Amino acid sequence: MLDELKQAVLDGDSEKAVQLTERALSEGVGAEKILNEALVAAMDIVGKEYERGDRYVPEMLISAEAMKAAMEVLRPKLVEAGVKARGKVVIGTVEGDLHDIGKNLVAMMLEGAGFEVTDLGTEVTAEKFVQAVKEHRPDILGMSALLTTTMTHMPEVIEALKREGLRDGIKVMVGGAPVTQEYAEKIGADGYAPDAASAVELAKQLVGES
Ligand code: B1M
Repeated sequence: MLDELKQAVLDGDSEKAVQLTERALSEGVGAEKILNEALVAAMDIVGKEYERGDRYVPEMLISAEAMKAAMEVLRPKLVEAGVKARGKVVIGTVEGDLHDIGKNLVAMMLEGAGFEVTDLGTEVTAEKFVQAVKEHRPDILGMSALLTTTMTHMPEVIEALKREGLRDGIKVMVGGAPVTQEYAEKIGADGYAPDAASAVELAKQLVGES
């Protein structure tokens, strides 16, 4: 059944993914087993296929949607079972920028990889990022920007974290079409990822997992 569920996520079949998750739970399969052996395993394959160029963004999105739908069924059981997330991530698109397709994909893939993700949405000001870091105490703060005119808000957020004494306790990762590794280094971020699959690998590295 877990193989079938994995396949449903790979196929992007949300309805089937939800049904199979419910059935697995009702037949006594543990939530953590379902998460790791079906959902995370599927998203791992999705990420690798994308990196190899065997999968395109829309196909990655529908798999991520199926994973998300199954996660809605699983989440309460995981909380009940006290399953620890791989790490906490707060993510958002920076001030003045309302592009969110890539950011949503990154958030979904991170969730698929077992991270607990708080998505602040779009047009997130430095003040809101700081507030969310205080509230959620994440391991990683992720910022996305799609415009050359808005990526300049990224260093402002890093400066605001420093001012509030929060910078040392957190890793900052950045991404989005105009952002580069060079820019990430220039503004003092801890990491840059060019796409959602690499964002997952980067996040694992930042929490010391690979
Ligand atoms: Co906009 N737009 N747009 N737009 N738009 C671009 C970005 C642009 C390149 C188009 C162009 O001119 N060729 C251009 C930017 C030019 C520049 O600054 N260099 C542009 C412009 C100019 C604008 C407006 C200013 C247009 C106008 O009104 N005159 C305006 C700005 C609005 C605003 O934000 N204030 C605007 C508006 C819009 C729409 C609302 C119509 C819509 C957004 C809808 C939405 O997101 N809900 C839109 C869209 C769709 C695009 C394009 C066509 C597609 C973006 C996209 O979703 N890509 C885009 C052109 C293009 O990229 N071909 C364009 C798919 C997505 C999966 O990829 O977002 O790159 P991407 O995310 C990737 C990686 O970047 C990475 O992983 C993702 C998944 O693999 N990544 C991260 C992203 N965030 C990450 C964070 C990480 C790590 C990795 O860590 C935290």
